[in-house]
Amino acid sequence: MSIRTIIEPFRIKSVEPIRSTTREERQKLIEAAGYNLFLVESQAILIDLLTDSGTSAMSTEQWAAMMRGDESYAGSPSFTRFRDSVQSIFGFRHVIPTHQGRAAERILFGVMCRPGNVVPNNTHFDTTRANCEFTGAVALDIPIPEANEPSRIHPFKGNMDVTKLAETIQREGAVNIPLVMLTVTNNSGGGQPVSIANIRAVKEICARHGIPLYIDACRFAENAYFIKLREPGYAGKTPREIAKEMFSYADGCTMSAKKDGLANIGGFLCTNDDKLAQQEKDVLILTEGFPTYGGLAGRDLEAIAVGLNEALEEDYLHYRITSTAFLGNHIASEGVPIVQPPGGHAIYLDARAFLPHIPPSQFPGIALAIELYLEGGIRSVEIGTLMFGEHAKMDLVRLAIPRRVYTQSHIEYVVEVILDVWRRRQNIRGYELTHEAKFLRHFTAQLRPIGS
Ligand code: P70
Repeated sequence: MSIRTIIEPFRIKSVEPIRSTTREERQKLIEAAGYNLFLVESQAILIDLLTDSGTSAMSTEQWAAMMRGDESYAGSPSFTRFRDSVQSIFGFRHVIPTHQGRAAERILFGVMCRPGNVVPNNTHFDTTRANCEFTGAVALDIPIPEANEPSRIHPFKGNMDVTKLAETIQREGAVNIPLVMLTVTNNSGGGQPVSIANIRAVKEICARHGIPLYIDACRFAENAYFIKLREPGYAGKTPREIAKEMFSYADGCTMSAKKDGLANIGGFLCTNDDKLAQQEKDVLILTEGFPTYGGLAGRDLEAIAVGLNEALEEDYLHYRITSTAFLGNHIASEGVPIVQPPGGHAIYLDARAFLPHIPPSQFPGIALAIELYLEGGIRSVEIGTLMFGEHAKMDLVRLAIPRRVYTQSHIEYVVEVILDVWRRRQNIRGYELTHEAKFLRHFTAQLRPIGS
């Protein structure tokens, strides 16, 4: 007999209590926060699915490594261990530590981009877009067309549209494209993976025109595991072998170690280009720190060195992807509209399809996120009209799963809460703004329910 139950591949050594509140308490708290979940204190949240970034539980090996952290300003052995760990997976010549992903982006774009340049990506993440545009360059999103249809199933919905890439190079001229980026997995597009075939095709086009290819590597291990599960010829390879192949086609990468680095802070920038690396290190010294710590403590470098390897362990990835898919498939089988297929780090609810009676101008994503909080103390994040304004193509609610933090019963609880809200969706009302900032308004916006 074979046992089919998939269990968390860890046991718990240190516990962190989470607090239940009553619906009345939550009603008061959300009202006091101006109906903005970013403004609710985390102690009043039962299950926090706001982000999978920096929220992982560290392992005993990571904590042990942290005690070995050497805090020397220059030449710390913690840096050597960090660099060796990164190089053994990513394979790039230069490894530059940064305090998180966006610092790596700022340095990369700052050194490579000029006003008027164009940077194609499958989909730029917000900070990537902002750092690219800050240099005066244009951040161009060219995912495959399937990426914009939430219910459409495709094994590699994170792929870049290579025809559009070729057209863009033709139109703009290769000299105006300082780099091409691929985000793995594609966060803004639903946590969807990019295939090896696509990475190779993008690289071929880039190489033909002498354009370097960089990978936004935040969720590289989850992407590697999707390749193992879905791409012909990869079932027998380890996630580490697949990750190595993914990066072998790239000239460098940016990384937020707060995701698949299983660390609470940190990031890095890699490149094979000696001249660029020198320029990047010069900027690093100016704004982040000396190149052997880059704004991180020695103990942070140690935690990342270990975390990157743990993120590639197969039983961990199996549990991770299965647990996220369990949440998505369970609610979808009851009719709840989600971005299909389930992503690696998160499930995205399609709020326009969930609440068709609430027009985008009345923030259906916000209405749904608030309802999940009121019903079960769950915090999610709206990715839609409040975040992107009228240009939002979709109104989504993202339920991002922190790594190794919640158990199967927590996930079952989330399923139950979503289904409860789904059953009484007709009674949910829209929202209107009472205060908004000029940019990045979702962080500080104040709202109220329409008709209150
Ligand atoms: C998330 C966080 C960060 C990120 C990313 C990709 C593909 C770069 C970065 C920047 C941000 C977030 C969003 C909503 C609420 C809280 C936090 N993504 N590239 O959750 O990395 O944060 O280290 O500077 O996803 O998706 P960093």
